[in-house]
Amino acid sequence: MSITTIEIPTDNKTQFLQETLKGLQSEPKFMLSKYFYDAIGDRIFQQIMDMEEYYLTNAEMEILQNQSAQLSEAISADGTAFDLIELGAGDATKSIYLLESLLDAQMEFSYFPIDISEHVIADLEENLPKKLSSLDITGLNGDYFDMLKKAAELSDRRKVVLFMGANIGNMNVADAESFCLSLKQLLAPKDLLIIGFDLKKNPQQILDAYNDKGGITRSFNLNLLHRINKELDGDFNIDQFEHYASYDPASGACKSYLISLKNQIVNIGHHVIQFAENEHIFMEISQKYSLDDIDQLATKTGFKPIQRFFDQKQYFVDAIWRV
Ligand code: AVJ
Repeated sequence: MSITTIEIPTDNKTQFLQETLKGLQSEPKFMLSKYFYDAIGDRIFQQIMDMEEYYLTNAEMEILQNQSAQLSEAISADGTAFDLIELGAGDATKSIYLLESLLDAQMEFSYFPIDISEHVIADLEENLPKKLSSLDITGLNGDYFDMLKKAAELSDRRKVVLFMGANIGNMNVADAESFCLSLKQLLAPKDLLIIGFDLKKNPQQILDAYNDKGGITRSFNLNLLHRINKELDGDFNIDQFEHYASYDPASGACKSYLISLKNQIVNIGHHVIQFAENEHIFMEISQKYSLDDIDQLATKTGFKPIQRFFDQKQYFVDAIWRV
């Protein structure tokens, strides 16, 4: 067992400030959902995953619980040692089933969880080895592509990239295409990508998952305003912003916004931002896909779709693509 943490010395706070100002000085205004995940945001997201309306987590959990052996088989078909690189590993409660199956099958591999959240990587490195003592794990804290390159520098084995949890949904379709293209360029022939998509389904069911009765998603979005107040010396009056979620069944785009309830001025450090009454800040997209949409995304970006794994209700799919 080896445990290493690699951190990149970038000035996170400066980047947070620059990207926040850029978004709030744009027309229409936007924020970046990657900033939802501070310590409090991580905790609220856990609550989202636990809530009744948020079907995604249970659906993908079911796939991993019931079909890890088949997934492991597909990954191991090649027979050679590999690096399992997980983008946005979170607490790995789902991938742990796959890790178990791979260890059971005596596959030779190293696990590289990548996450933007420091807490997440520290937790994983502390806790995963307690559950899986023979696991070779190297946590990478930072940006997906920076850390993927880092992982490639550390080893030249074949790569299996895990990108689960419908994290690709946080990109619009055009951005998802450029993301997949860039990812493909970092991979070699025969490398694999296992990628999770939330499927298009009953529109009300989707909307309910992002507009829960308990207001957890609301506080998830509003937490970013709290975070800006704390970390960037902002003075958002949180009560004067309201969460608004929408789902468009035609495009599959589920979007969330914060709406300014009045004309108001917000200071961020010495920067001044004006809000008109009812002006919106675009906060997040959670894009939904049909099976055809998914295959098109694969072929457009140079991947070959080879296998799909569904939950019973077909709410969710984990697809295996090969370069
Ligand atoms: C972590 C991107 C998969 O879009 O469903 C959940 C984040 N936002 N509720 C999603 C989220 C509001 C989530 N992902």
